[in-house]
Parts: sequence; C-alpha cells; structure tokens
Amino acid sequence: MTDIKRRSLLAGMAALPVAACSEIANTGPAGDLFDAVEDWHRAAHRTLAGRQALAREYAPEDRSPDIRGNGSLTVDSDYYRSQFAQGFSDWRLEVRGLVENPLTLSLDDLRELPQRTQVTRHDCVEGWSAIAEWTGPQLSGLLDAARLREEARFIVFRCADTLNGRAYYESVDMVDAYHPQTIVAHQLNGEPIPEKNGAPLRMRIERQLGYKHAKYLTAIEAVASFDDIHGGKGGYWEDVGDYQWYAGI
Ligand SMILES: Nc1nc2c(c(=O)[nH]1)N[C@H]1C(S)=C(S)[C@@H](COP(=O)(O)O)O[C@H]1N2
Ligand SMILES: [Mo]
Repeated sequence: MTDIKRRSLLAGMAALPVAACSEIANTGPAGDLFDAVEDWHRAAHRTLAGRQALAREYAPEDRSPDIRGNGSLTVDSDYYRSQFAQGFSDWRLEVRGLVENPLTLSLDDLRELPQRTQVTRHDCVEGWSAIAEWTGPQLSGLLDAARLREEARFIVFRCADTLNGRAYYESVDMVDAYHPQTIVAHQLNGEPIPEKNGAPLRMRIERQLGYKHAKYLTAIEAVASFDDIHGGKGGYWEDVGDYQWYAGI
C-alpha cells in the first residue's frame, strides 16, 4: 500500500461517525406524536444497545490449553500451500461490494491499523467452547475506510476453503459488523493464526455462534441481499439447512 493510500485509510478510520442523537434531543416537545416517536426511539435504542453489549472478556490465564480446529482444517489448494510456506506475503483481503472505496489489503496493511486484542470464548453450536486471545483491526474501521454505500445492509465474508464441496461463506447485519468486538483476526494467543484455525485471517464476531466466524478469509463484501450468493440464505450452514442465519449469543 502506498503512503498516501495508507494515510487516507487511517484518516477514514479516525472520522468515525458521531451519534446523531443530539439532534433528536434538541427538537422541542410537540405533544402526543412526539412522545410516541420518542417511545419508539427509546425502544429501538434499547434493542440496539442490547445487541451492542460486549461479550464477556476473560483474563489471559483463563485461556484454554488448545483451540481445536472445526470444519475445514486447511485450504486444499497449491496456492494456499505456497502462501503458507512464504508467510502469506502475497495474501490479500479485499473489501468490496457496495462501497465507494474498495480496498485491497496485505497482512502488513492490516497489522499497521489500530489493533484490538480480546480474550473471549468461542461457542460452537455442536456443543464445545474454548477461550482464546484474538488480535486484529476492528471491522468497523475497514468498513468506514471503504465507505459503505447507503444500500448496503449485510456484510458477507468470503473464504478460501470448501467444505463438503461447497465454498464456505458467512454474513452478518450491520449491528454485528459494527460491534466493537468484531475484528479481522490475524493472531491467536499472540502468534500468527495456525492453519487449522483459519490462517492467515479469520473473523471474530463475539456476539455470534462459532459458525459465523469465517476462517481463511479472502474478502469482505457489502451487499443489499443474499439472493445472488450461493444458496441465497447468507451462509454455508444456512444454505445447507442445518443452522439459522441469526446466531446471536
Ligand atoms: N472458512 C471456514 N470458516 C469456518 C468453518 C469452516 O469450515 N470454514 N467452520 C466454522 C465453525 S462451525 C466453527 S465452530 C469455527 C471453528 O473454528 P476453529 O477451527 O478455530 O475451532 O469456525 C467456523 N468458521
Ligand atoms: Mo461450529
């Protein structure tokens, strides 16, 4: 990435939107209608606040001795093997779709952005959990730098692997995409992410079940609907019919 591109990426990330709520608060009272609107606003806000609450974070000593791999344990391609051998120096993450400013980022680009480190519990729907420390930039910063278009409603995560012959992918809405603990992780317990856990990049979406946490991440795509993507249900497991799209915890 050139210096100019990097500077504008960082500048974009600093310009986080400030809440527009004060404008609403400044409008004077106007009788029943206003009260009703305010009630609705409060109710909506409470719901959003609930979903924006942080997942529990743990102390380093709470970490599980091992994070088992689940689902795909590698990417079955020569390209992946050669990338693995060279420390993923040519791996690129695209931020694309309904954005004004598409991005193509190397691992170094991602490592230079402001980082978040969090010790959290992974909960797999199959009935196991594991606590680990994850590090990476927040997804919100990447989306702001790419400048989402107004029509964007969901964020789709594209992966390099296939599971049972189908491309793995997943998606979330904007509440989870902008959640502070939603990060593009490149480190697990302070080391580059191991192959079985999604090297070199994987999502952490801490208010969602494990299958949402896309491993072997290649692209982040803003979309208005899932109609034209694989089975149209927003994710591998959703298309297969096993699990629900909304996997909030
Ligand atoms: N690309 C990709 N991402 C994936 C999967 C997968 O098979 N492929 N499995 C999912 C499931 S069901 C779980 S529980 C977690 C497992 O993460 P882990 O292998 O680090 O334990 O990754 C999720 N993300
Ligand atoms: Mo899972």
